[in-house]
Amino acid sequence: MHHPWKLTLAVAGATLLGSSPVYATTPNLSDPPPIEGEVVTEDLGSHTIRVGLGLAETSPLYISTRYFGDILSERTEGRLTVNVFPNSQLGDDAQMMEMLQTGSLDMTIPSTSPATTYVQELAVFDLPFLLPTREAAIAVLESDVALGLLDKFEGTGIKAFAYHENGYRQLTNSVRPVESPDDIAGLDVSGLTIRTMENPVQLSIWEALGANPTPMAFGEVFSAMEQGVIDGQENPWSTILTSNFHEVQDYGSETRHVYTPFIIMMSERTWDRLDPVYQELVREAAQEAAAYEIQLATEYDDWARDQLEERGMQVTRLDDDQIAAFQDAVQPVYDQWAPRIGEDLIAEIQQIVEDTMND
Ligand code: TK8
Repeated sequence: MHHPWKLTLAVAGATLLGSSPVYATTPNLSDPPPIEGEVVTEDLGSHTIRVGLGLAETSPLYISTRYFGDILSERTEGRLTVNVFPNSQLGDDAQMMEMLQTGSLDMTIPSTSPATTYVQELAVFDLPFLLPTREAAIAVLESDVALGLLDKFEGTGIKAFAYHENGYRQLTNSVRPVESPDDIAGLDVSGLTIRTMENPVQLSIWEALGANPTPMAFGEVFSAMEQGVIDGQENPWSTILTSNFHEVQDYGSETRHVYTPFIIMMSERTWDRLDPVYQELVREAAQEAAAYEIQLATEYDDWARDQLEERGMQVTRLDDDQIAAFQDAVQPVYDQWAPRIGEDLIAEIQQIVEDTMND
């Protein structure tokens, strides 16, 4: 089997050669699991599936999406092929979901936060400090409760298959080190202007922390920071690194304030054009890609933070007391949103977390 993305990574690495130090573009990543399962030899039609992504070619998401394509193509003797368009080049998460509805794009893998426009309950993932460990977070992603939320896309023109990891979100900014909510609010200096995802719970979080929150599509964040329109943003270390945010952000804080996943989804129009045998393959491949992506994202996380430090970002680690100060400050977010998201749903998720922690 060939791994086309390895070529991409090699080329990306080569462009870094020059007078500046040569940094690795990815950690040592696990090879994708071997492609297994029956190969469909019957000609059930040929389709090219276009997948739009917000993130860059070095991201875990891109690498796993190439694997998704390899699975489909190997198991259909090349009749299903997948073209991946990274870097928000086809649009941002909200736009790409609309394109799925109209059928002008086949697939995308957005964050849950902008997807709450379609399934409001997905906002449970926007609640800060809900998923305290990665183990608990992944147990939640694989749970019937969370998978049940994907069924709620029914009737929207979108089919949702599985969660991928985005990861724990961390704060970066270009103004000052942040150790506490007071450093965000500024007290006698101005509060930080922080880009948030386009989602009302995210907005509440950053209001509660004393920032001037500015919702914005992901694809605009780099240039907004470069131009000084915003002071900072928050994303997992892997995204911060693979999007080169360290070029315009001197300070990072390991806040781990929220864990919002991605959802792999397809236009219902595309789905309806596929033979049921191919539909089943798409479902299986989405599952396998999700598992591989979660593994890659895990391998990336601390490595990406250390790389950011090596490249000059000042990263502030926070101890339990410091994290508790952030947690206290965002309590109003629960008071405001829990009733609307659903107390029962939140309790079910918290139960899964507890079970995982007691194991
Ligand atoms: C990429 C986005 C991104 C998300 C954000 O399309 O918007 O900050 O974390 O990864 O989904």
